[in-house]
Amino acid sequence: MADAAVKTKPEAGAGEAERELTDGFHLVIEALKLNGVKTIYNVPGIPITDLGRMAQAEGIRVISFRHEQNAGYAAAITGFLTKMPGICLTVSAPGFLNGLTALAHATTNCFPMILISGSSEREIVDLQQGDYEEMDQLAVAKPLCKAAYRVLHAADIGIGVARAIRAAVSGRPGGVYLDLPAKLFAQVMDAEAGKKSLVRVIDPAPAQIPSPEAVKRALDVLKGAKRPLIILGKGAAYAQADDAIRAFVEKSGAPFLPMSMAKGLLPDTHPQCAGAARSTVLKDSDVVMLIGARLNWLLSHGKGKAWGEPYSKKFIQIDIEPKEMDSNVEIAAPLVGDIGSCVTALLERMGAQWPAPPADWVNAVKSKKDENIAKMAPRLMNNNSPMDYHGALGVLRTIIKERPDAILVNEGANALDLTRGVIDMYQPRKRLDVGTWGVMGIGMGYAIAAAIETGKPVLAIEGDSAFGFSGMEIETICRYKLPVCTVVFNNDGIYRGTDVNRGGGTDPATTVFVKGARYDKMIEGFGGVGVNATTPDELKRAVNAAMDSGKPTLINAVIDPAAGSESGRIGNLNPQSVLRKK
Ligand code: OXT
Ligand code: ADP
Ligand code: MG
Repeated sequence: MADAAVKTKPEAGAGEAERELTDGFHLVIEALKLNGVKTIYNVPGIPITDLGRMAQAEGIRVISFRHEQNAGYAAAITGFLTKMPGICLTVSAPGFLNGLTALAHATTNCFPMILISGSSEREIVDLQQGDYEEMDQLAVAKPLCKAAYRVLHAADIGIGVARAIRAAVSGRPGGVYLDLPAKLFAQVMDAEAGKKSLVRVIDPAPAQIPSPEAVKRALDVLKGAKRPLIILGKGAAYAQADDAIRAFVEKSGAPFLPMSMAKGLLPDTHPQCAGAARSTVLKDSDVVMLIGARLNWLLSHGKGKAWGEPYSKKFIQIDIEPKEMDSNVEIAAPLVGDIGSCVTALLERMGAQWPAPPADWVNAVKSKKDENIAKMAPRLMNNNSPMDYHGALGVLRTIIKERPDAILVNEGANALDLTRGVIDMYQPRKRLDVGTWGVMGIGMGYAIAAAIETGKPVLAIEGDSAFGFSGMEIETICRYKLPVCTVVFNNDGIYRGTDVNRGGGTDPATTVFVKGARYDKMIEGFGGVGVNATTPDELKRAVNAAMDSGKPTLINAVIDPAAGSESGRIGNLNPQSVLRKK
């Protein structure tokens, strides 16, 4: 606090002139620093321009984006990567709304994040008298995040920031909104009193220990399994209990299925990994243990054909959120607690010997997996031009194998689903993608935060549509000289580039883009490296060069416009009109 105490002396009375003062700007910055915040992702403007400048002057890294949504996604993924809330700072009304999508996304994905937004004057907003960027932001944010707070007095800034941090990271993590009206920043108070008002959050995410009965129940159910399956979700990756999870999975001997962002928690090449036998293990397992994964749409809600109904299954679920239990099907053994504590408790109780799952189950999974891997292998080796997804991904798969600590960011439809299947991951929290909402637009925000928070090189594999949602941040990547290599899978459109206007008019079809677009030219305008790659060989050379040099690079990977399928692997979710004629 001493560093940032404002030396300004008020003009007023003689006694006053001796006092050292601080103000809202400094208190916000010091409250964040006191709690370990090192980076703020923002778009400057009234009333927070000076907050960003002063935070930078006080040693916080302040990354300025071109659009708040991307700054928000950067903050959201920072939460996932670090277990500390990522901070996004926006201007009032429109800037706030731009950041709000990312806050809702963080909440949906259980990532800790704080959206701090400047806001207009309460007195004018509440009487709806038309203030500059007028909006009742607190009311708008409330239904879309885990908690929302407003601070009106400088003396409450410390408490406000502390509450936001604790709300974001404790229990099930999520997004928190912190509303700071413009007037607050210039409020002054005695520096000593200001210093005392700050709060260092002690033990922000306390361990949640499962009950011994629940641990025993879970192990009893698991022991009774003839065909056990463990599903690892992004909650397990978030928990940073990597060694305990690996020890537990290996001791159980059960096949494990990683959800998309849990890939690499144990390597995809691990003998127990059943990622390449997904349908088989979902359908034929008899006991399923969920570790930090919800039975939502991505797991067909735990029922139906994909799960082999009418055969019954028993579920064990580890989750920090008690309300998650029985959300879709009955959970035979709920284990409520944090994943580190739960898995450690399970390991302790399993004893030295744990019976291996029946060999016929392990062998059945292995043969399905071998069959699928063998089927895919030749497709990955083609050198077609224009490329298809498999030819392009074949070389990128090798690049990640050779650089297992690189971060892979991925979005699109075909560009997402095929990358997920083809590219093996080897380390935890290296695969970052569209998450629970399947949202397009996370790409460049995630890539920027991944580079900044981890210091590792980033490979972003982007559908051409997906890239468009955050493409302007290529300038941000160049400005901060980040080691991000973006590969745009350019198939001229959403899913495919071959669709036609079914009304026969001159407008293009709704899902296609400019044919033969050159996304690589965009980055050249900002001083980065642009490459047009038309074959897997060219793609391989360009990506390797980018990963070696660490220079911001954008590769336009020319993909056959007819190679993709509608909505990638989730075409079944498209409603069909029985009346459609064309
Ligand atoms: O077991 P079986 O035999 O079934 O086989 C499975 C695995 O066992 C096997 N497998 C393997 N085989 C061999 N080797 C290996 N290593 C291996 N690994 C796996 O492969 C199969 C499939 O395995 P998978 O993938 O694990 O399983 P499956 O069945 O696919 O899993 C089901 C799901 C649901 C878990 C999975 O599919 C999944 O996670 N899906 C996520 C899908 C998703 O979120 N999609 C994004 C949204 S789509 C759509 O909404 C889009 N929009 C609209 C829009 C959005 N989203 N957001 C906003 C803000 N606005 C609009 C848009 C605009 S996508 C989109 C743009 C698309 O165009 P682009 O140009 O960007 O992209 P392109 O399509 O490339 O053109
Ligand atoms: P996926 O999409 O990978 O299946 P989900 O986002 O659906 O994963 O599920 C993640 C789950 O993990 C959420 O239900 C969340 O409550 C839980 N979770 C997050 N962090 C922890 C933790 N530290 N301990 C226990 N559960 C956690
Ligand atoms: Mg496309």
